[in-house]
Amino acid sequence: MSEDEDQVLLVSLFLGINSKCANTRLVQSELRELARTAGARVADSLSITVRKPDPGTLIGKGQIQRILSICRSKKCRAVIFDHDLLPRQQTNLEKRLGRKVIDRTTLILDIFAQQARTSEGKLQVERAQIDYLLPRLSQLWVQFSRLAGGIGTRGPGETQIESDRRELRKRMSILDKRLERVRSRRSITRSSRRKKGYPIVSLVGYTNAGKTSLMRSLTGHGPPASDSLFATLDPLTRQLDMPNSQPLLLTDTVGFIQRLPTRLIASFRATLEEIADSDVILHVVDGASPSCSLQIDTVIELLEDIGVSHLPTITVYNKSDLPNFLAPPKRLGALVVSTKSGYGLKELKLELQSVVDSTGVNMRLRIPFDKARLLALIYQSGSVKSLRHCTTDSIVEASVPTELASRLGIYIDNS
Ligand SMILES: Nc1nc2c(ncn2[C@@H]2O[C@H](COP(=O)(O)OP(=O)(O)OP(=O)(O)O)[C@@H](O)[C@H]2O)c(=O)[nH]1
Ligand SMILES: [Mg+2]
Repeated sequence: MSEDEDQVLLVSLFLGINSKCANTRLVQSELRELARTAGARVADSLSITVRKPDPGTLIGKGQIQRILSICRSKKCRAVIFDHDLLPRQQTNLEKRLGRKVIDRTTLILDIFAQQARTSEGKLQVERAQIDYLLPRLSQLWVQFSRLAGGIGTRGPGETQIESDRRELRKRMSILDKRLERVRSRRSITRSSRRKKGYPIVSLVGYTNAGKTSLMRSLTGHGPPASDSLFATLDPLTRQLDMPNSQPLLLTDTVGFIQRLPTRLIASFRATLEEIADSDVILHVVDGASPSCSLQIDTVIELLEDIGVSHLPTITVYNKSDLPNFLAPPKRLGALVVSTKSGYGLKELKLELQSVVDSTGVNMRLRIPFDKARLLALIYQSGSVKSLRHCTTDSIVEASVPTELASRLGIYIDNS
């Protein structure tokens, strides 16, 4: 965000039925945190209940007036809405308020753009930004013509908008191609990791829960933790030796947030695929957050959305050193840790070992017919999910014990 826009007013919107169950304070504090991470200075915040959304502006005339008067008295240069706005709603609100209006997706995209470090991260963010921009193009042109001194109230001709649209679509298809290349490189890295036969454990959780801190505490590697949302965008994998010296691979991933823009989910598909490829999920929860249970629900929902809710999961309540930490209910069987003090980390490693041992490593193997005794071994000690015979070999999908997995690595099927 530029300097001119840094003094902002935050507006949390509660629509219809949602307004009854949403926790105003929690929603506001998360929005404040998002704005802070984006580099904005929050002058004030306000929550609004919308019973009957106005198609043109989403909120009513009286509410617009209220926002305007706060903006004037607090000298706000921009208004951030904790909701997605249609292009025309955004334009109309900007016109009425005489200020820049930022919606939830724009805000999160802005943070992602700031935090993207690797070329893959940058490609993913740019793709999501163009995807967001495309339907807004004609509205943007109308605004631009107005700002440029009323050159014409109709905005540029449809030809101009169409040609811009074409340019953006062209850029999008270049980005898609590049992302595809990154994706295939990533899948080669993944299968070469798989070849080692080590179990893969993915760290998932709400943003700021302490995933990166846990990765660092357990493995001694990884970037330093950061007190900002979405500090991690790109997955990072490190080796961790379990108490019985059996190595596993631990992958740190992008954090989740409630109402994650679907555009981002689509663009970050490759990153999320890393989670789908794991044997065990380690769900890190910020046990000291007042919105702890809401955050857990959000993560569980997203795990369901990306189709990994069947994977064995260990839930870890982090930040037990903080005074407002609330221990999880016993029935959840969750572990308690603190990456700050080191509390519970030994127990966590033991639990990881036991879950990984009982789960085994998921593998898709191509076993030559002359190695049929390996197939027998897999049947004996693993759990076979599918088996298909080809002309010279058998393709088997199975979960196999860790010690056998490392022997079978060379038979991984990449097709
Ligand atoms: N007090 C306390 N703070 C912690 C603990 N673990 C992590 N933190 C803090 O929580 C913040 C977030 O930590 P990260 O490890 O970056 O969290 P993350 O889940 O990787 O966050 P994203 O990558 O942004 O999704 C940082 O300020 C950490 O110092 C803990 O056990 N105790
Ligand atoms: Mg992180």
